[in-house]
Amino acid sequence: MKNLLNTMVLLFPQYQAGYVPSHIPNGTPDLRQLWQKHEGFFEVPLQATDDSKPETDRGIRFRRILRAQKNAAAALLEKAAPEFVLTTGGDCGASFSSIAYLNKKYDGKIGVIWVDAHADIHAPSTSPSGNYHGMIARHLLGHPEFDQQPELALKDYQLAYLGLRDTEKEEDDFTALHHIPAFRASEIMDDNAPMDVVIDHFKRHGLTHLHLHVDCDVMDEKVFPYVHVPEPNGLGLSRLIEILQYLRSKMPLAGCCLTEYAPQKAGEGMDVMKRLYQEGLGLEFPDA
Ligand SMILES: [Mn+2]
Repeated sequence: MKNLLNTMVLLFPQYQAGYVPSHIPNGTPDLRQLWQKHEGFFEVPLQATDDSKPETDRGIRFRRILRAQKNAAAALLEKAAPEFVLTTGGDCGASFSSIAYLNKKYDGKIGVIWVDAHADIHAPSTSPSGNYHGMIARHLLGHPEFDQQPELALKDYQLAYLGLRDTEKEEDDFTALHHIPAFRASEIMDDNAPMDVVIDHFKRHGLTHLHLHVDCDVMDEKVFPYVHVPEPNGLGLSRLIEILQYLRSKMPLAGCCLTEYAPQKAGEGMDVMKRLYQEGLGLEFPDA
């Protein structure tokens, strides 16, 4: 990363927005070790939780705790005021504060690409699980069922999907109604045309920078089983790297996240994670 002073690496090992008990904490020490020497490294502290009794409030499990963690992340972002943010180490819900921050910083000119097997666009009232990691895209768009709203909500035209495999009807209906470009994994296996469609769509709406949200489960379950919601028929590692490189070549990045790394044993899958950070997202490790 070229401009260290303006670059933030936000380790946010939140797991309470997904399944508990979670394997995400098994990956946290390795990710911390990998990034902690970066000049702009920050870690969001987690709230203490009783994972055997996840409290659900108005359709969101751990609503109160997640709110506190989001506020802690937002405070770190506001204080450091970075121009580029890598958010990593947690569930998909961990990137809310970073994307909301960057959207304000870039004046509503970022295009957010959700590279994920799932659409994460449920409202609390339609979510079958109550897991916030399946709602974060809807929250970023602004929705009254969430407590806090982003200071500047994403517009429909700022969101696009690549790699979807497992979505629910309410999610498909929402993305269709709001004209959000959504491509299944099968459509991007060996064709770059969908990426061009997304980039052209963003450019037509005056967007200047990308935020790449990468959920590890966009990869096939055989390639990368170290996630909580593995899905078949996903991308291979080299194709995912190619896609991320292609997107970066078309528009500069304001930020990115790599989420849902949940190994059963520490160290599993770290070789793949490193390739995704370096080759896929173009990031340099400290001390490299
Ligand atoms: Mn996912």
